[in-house]
Amino acid sequence: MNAFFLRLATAALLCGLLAAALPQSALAQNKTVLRISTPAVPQDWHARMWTVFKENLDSAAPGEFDVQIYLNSSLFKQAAEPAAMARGNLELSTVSAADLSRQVPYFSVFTAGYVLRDVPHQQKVFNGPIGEQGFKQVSERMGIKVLATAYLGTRQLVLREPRNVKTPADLKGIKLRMPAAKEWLFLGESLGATATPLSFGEVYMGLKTGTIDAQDNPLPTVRAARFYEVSRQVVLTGHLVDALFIAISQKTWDGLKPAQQTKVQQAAQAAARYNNDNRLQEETQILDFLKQQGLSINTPDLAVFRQQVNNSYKASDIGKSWPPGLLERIQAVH
Ligand code: KDO
Repeated sequence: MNAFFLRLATAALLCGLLAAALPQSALAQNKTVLRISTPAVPQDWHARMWTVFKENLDSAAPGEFDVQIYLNSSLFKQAAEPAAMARGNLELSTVSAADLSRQVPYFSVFTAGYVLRDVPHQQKVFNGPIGEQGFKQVSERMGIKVLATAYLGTRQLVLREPRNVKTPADLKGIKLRMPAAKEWLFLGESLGATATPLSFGEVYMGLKTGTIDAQDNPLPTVRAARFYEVSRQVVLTGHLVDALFIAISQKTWDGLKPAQQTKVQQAAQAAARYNNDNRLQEETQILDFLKQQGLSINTPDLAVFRQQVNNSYKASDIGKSWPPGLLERIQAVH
């Protein structure tokens, strides 16, 4: 080997050694970082679905993405995520219909009680033309793109002290914690309670200390966040078949190659499927678990609840802001 080739070989060897010695973070710099922020607690399905997203993407596009998952609102506060994604400060999150309805009033109807009948209805609505039309407005107006619809669960009331609840009148004076947005608070009031805003992370202490009398959430979340430890009764109002939309910053999305966009979308859909299947399965068994924990289960008169909630929305500014005919189009989906 002449001197030139010897120098070349030595340089190549040194490069190899250097690369091997580089810290993981320096190598990761070539990857597209996707940070996910969510208020979800680790045991909840919509927290665990992000691991499915990460695994799916890592196997579809090895070495291209660095997916980082931040649970318990450890990166952004609850409901601050859409603005952070719009600015390009956050790559992915889940958003609620209430989060979307501020800028896209079309979504306000999905914050109302007893509009979506059940999970198949919810999935048909959001995966069909009604969802498509809404998500288009979201990308145009909010700087975020919806990738998939996850089922958060059917929201029920959970009380820290037992009470016989048959109709909304029986909730009079109950301080019902709701997420801090006018759409959520209206929903709480329409159920007959006194709605009190509080972020998700403060609910456990609120129930424990008695600053609130009740909260509403899907029952798998009541288990995952251990709210059952500080509650004594479930009231099966089933008032909201709740959705979470898996969303990505439009800036991040536009920076991806078409093949990467497809893989990210597929990973989000796989994550939503994982969440939906597991949550539905858990909802079929959860009452047994809650009974074992000492909670009583109360079945109210749903026809009366539905009637009062529907009437409240009809008479409200919220109900009047819905695009004409949208509610009827949703109801016509079977
Ligand atoms: C809640 O604060 O009650 C809520 O269920 C609202 C949802 O939109 C969503 O933010 C959820 O919390 C969190 O993901 C925690 O489970």
